[in-house]
Amino acid sequence: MSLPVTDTFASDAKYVETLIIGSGFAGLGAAIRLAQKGKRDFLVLERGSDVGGTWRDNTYPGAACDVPSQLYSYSFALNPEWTRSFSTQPEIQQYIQSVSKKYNVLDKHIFDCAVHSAHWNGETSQWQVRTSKGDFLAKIVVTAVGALCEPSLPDIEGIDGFEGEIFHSAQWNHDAELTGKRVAVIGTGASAIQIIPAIGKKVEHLDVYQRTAPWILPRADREFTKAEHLAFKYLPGFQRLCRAGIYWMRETQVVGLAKAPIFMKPLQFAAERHMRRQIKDKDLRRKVTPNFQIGCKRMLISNNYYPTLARDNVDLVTDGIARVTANSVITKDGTEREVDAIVVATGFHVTDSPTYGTIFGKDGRSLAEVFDASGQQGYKGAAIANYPNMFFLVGPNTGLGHTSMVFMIESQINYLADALDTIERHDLGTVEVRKDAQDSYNKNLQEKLSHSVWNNGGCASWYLDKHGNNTTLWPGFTFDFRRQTRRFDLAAYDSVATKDLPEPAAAPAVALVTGERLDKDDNDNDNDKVSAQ
Ligand code: N01
Repeated sequence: MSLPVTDTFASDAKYVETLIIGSGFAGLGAAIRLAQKGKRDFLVLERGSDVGGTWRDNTYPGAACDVPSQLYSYSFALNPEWTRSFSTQPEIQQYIQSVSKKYNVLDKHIFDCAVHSAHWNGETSQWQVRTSKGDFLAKIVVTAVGALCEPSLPDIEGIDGFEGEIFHSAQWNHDAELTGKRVAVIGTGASAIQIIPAIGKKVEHLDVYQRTAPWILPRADREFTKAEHLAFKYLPGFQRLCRAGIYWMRETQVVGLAKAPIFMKPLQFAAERHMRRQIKDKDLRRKVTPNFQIGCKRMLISNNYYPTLARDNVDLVTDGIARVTANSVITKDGTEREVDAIVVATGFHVTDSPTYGTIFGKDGRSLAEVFDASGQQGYKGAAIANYPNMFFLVGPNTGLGHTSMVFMIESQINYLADALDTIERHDLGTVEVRKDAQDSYNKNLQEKLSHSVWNNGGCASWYLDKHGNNTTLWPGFTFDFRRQTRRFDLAAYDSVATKDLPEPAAAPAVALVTGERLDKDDNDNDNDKVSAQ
């Protein structure tokens, strides 16, 4: 079944061969690879006004990466300038911006361009993409919107009527002054445990609302020395060696996380010792002791979270929130705590992202409907049956609990690049992953995950979807994923040669944007100039 195409859409849509949605690490990396391969006919649509994705958006105090800097960067753009072993958000954002300039891809971006919907048109074998900056037609769409882009707000009675400052961690209101104020933080996940120490000293009082205590390990964070900086810059191979060391050390965690959770014990001991050392008060220690096996939820790292909880002006509240009033939070035991501001650090819509409701495949169903019926399943995290000519970066089961997502993203970009080459080499009009290939891939994946700590560690987490399947994480070594995605495996796909595509009933009027405006910029190195259309 193909979808009806509105006249307006057909008449003023602009055609581009490859449309990338999102310009975080994934979308930007894909754009750079396409440019390096000499492809010119592509555009990146980005709803924000800059590159960076989650690193552009998460500007909360204390925001930093919990993967070492040397590994948290593109392999083709190592950064000898990292100032410390775990980079802060401003430094990472600056890195991403500098890479986008260095690799000359900003002229392929359309910023402040929110994608409203993408429909597959079976008649024209094209994607119809409706955006805040007009309509586009594309042969291929690459969605690189990321898993952590849609803030999840808690469904708490009365929260909409709160009259003080209230904002999500990913939408920090820098105009809201928290100094000397009574503040509540809801949540104790990766974002919250960075925010709490960053604001704990300056607020008058802080209530931390914890639903589930997380496991926290020490953070081996320090500034790099001058000698290290010189070595990163001038000693050939030194930075790569450091990166490789970090990579392999982190891969050892896969054994405990994905294969035999018993091997997580040493890490759990380390986390328990960290807790004992930093929290002397037995009652507080009892409250922060997790009731599940380490690794089941994301392992957090912090040296200043526990000491902040132990401060006199900070209370850890574990009674559960009953409701919020205009100026207070009331817990289930009836206690009312007045606050001036609430920071909502309750994570993101991962397995139920609203973006899924905007992508409509060959049978007219949205991704949300497909996922709702059968869970979030894909093939190598890169393709989904019923969605021809659509590739996903950071798609189903590509997340990690132990190392750098940038490594996975680069693996997916390898696969994408080879797919585009294959399509070009064989002059294919459409490629669509076969449902049977996808099903057997997922069967294998779920079998592997059934041994993991994520499935058996006794916790509820956003790694699992509503069907109880782990549809977010990769269940093995990341080098295995790299191997599996090295080449595009056309045999797993149904494909139709361009010459065999059905003739569209009425060819839509199409304006070729990339041929005109973007080629004009070919010799223009002023990358700060962002061409729109
Ligand atoms: O979100 P989360 P996050 N009432 O989902 C609680 C990445 N990240 O923004 O555990 C009360 O982890 C929820 O409680 P529970 C990283 O991948 C990376 O912190 O569900 N509480 C939990 O405590 C991470 O995994 C870095 O019981 C409610 C918290 O809110 C991902 O982002 C840094 C609630 C949500 O934790 C998300 O992290 C920061 C409710 N109704 C983040 N609903 C790096 O360093 C939820 N909670 C790379």
